[in-house]
Amino acid sequence: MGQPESREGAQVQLPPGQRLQRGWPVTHYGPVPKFKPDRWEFRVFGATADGEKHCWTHEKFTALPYATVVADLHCVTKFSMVGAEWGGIAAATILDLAPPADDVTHVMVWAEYGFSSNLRLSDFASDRTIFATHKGGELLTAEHGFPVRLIVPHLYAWKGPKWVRGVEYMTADRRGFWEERGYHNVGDPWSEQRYSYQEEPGDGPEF
Ligand SMILES: Nc1nc2c(c(=O)[nH]1)N[C@H]1C(S)=C(S)[C@@H](COP(=O)(O)O)O[C@H]1N2
Ligand SMILES: [Mo]
Repeated sequence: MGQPESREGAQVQLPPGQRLQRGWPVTHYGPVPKFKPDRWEFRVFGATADGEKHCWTHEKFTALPYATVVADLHCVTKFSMVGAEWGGIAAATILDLAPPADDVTHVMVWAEYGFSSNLRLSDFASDRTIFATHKGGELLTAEHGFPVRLIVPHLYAWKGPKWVRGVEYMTADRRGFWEERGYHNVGDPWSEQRYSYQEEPGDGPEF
């Protein structure tokens, strides 16, 4: 009793207020974009170290070194999916190939239809943050973010946009899509940073 168990029977530690979800629901705002390989590019822009924009075609992006991370997904609506193996390109790889300028403090991760989420550079630079192309060794499905979604294991799942198209390096913080709509600017599930009214001074920019 007490902690829920994963399918393998191992004890699973969930953040406070979360419950285990069997299966994998689809949760997002708006329609599922259609992938157009010839028009798709992954852009790193804003305050880059060299002042240039860095772009990858789908072919070039998916040819970058492949990494895997086992991580849970915590939706702020209180369900968690545990033990997924995500495969793709580590955020650290992108930071190496397209370094930010010295004064970058935050990033905005941009997705199709203008969806966005802001992260502290330190959260983005975590060695477990990954631009996932695969889950459990299989390509992501369209509903779950194909061709690329971000996974930030230590934050609520809205901090990981599906259908990612790029990263903007920022020298000051700015709120993303859900962060402008009442969700916490940082989003740590272990301290239940769900809503913006819970923010302490320093957690986020003024509205
Ligand atoms: N582009 C985009 N990505 C998004 C969202 C969204 O609304 N748009 N919602 C987030 C939320 S709230 C959650 S819980 C996860 C859900 O991922 P899933 O549908 O693969 O379970 O996607 C996140 N990524
Ligand atoms: Mo969510």
